[in-house]
Amino acid sequence: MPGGVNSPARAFGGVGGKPVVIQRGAGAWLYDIDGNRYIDYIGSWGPMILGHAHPVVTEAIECAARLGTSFGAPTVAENEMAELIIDLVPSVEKVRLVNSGTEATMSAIRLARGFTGRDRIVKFAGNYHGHVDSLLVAAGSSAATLSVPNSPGVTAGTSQDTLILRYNDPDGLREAFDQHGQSIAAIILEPVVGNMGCVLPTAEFLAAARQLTQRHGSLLIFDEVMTGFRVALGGAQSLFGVTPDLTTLGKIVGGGLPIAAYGGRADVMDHVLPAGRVFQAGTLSGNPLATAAGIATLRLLRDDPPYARLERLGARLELGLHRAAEQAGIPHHVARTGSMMTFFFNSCPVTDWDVASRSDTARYGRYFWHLLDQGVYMPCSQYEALFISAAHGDAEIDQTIQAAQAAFASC
Ligand code: KE4
Repeated sequence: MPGGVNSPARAFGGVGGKPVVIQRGAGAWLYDIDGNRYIDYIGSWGPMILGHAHPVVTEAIECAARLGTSFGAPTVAENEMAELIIDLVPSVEKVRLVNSGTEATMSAIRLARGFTGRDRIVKFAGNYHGHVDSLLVAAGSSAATLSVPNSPGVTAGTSQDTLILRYNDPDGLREAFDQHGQSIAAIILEPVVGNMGCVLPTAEFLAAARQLTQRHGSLLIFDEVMTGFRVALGGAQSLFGVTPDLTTLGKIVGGGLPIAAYGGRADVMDHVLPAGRVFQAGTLSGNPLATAAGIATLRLLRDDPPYARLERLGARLELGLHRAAEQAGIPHHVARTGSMMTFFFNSCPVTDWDVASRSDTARYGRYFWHLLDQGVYMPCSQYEALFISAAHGDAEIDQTIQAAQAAFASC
């Protein structure tokens, strides 16, 4: 396998050394093949909000598997999944299930272009939306870590219609619409960024994105693959009270199995084949095992929401890391929304990619390894968010803060 991994984010490219090989997960913990265990703050890059091997989710998958793994025909579970998403995500009136966040954003972009008849897409530096050719420019996540913002193989033709702007820059957005408004099909953005590290939006930026798209007949796409069901049950759109036209979902929606979705206004979604003419298809879309895991996960989050607990644990960890870094005299900035957070080795508040990219990534690498050696598995890149699960408790947070105190003393 190229680089020994099936996704570059796992390759430790941003921190050096070789990745640990995981054997299993249980609750807040991961166990590697050498018998070491770690408090897990990656959570599979977001999906594992309930913790690893949750018994209800595991049981749902086992039951589904006994009935067959894929039919290529409609099932009741797909309808149950669609209804749950429509009930929980304020802006979603109709939804299409796909297999990955990339497929969701790729499809949403195609739909926006098909619906508006326009070509241009606006994205923001440091925002990552999966390996969609037209969006893989000035991307975040592993593209930022491995500094391959313009990946080889992405043709000029594919990226020529993509405008890249600065996140949290409403004036820049206004200028772009003044210049190109009539040719912009959509804006796509992470409503809380996770892929340049965690960066929060300003209310003014989100308001400008919503107003300008409305005024110019463009669509607003919230990429909530990471924030959906993470920062709140209804995602960032419910937290900020901004209603996008389309929303992409992934990660948590599948409870760790490969399922994602795009959805939104019915009048837009009705353009998707076979209701409309915008083509999108997938052999395993709405797969019985994935929908079983997703339904079990969303029902648990709906019926016993962990968000107050995640907020308390997140605040404790944020304060603990901040105090430990202060004590060690380390310039830093901590950004957090609920259980999604990043500790930046950066003396400035991180509001966009220009600032984020000046973080001390070498120091982050030393911090990462000091923590890993003490049994704490942080994201293996400065440009990723950490995630706390409902299976984490005060004991894990305390152990993490103690490990960070030791790490700051020597990194
Ligand atoms: P996937 O195709 O990896 O399922 O989703 C792509 C995607 C889309 N949108 C957002 C906001 C995302 O964060 C992602 C994927 N996130 C990365 C981690 N930052 C996935 C990890 C990886 O690539 O291995």
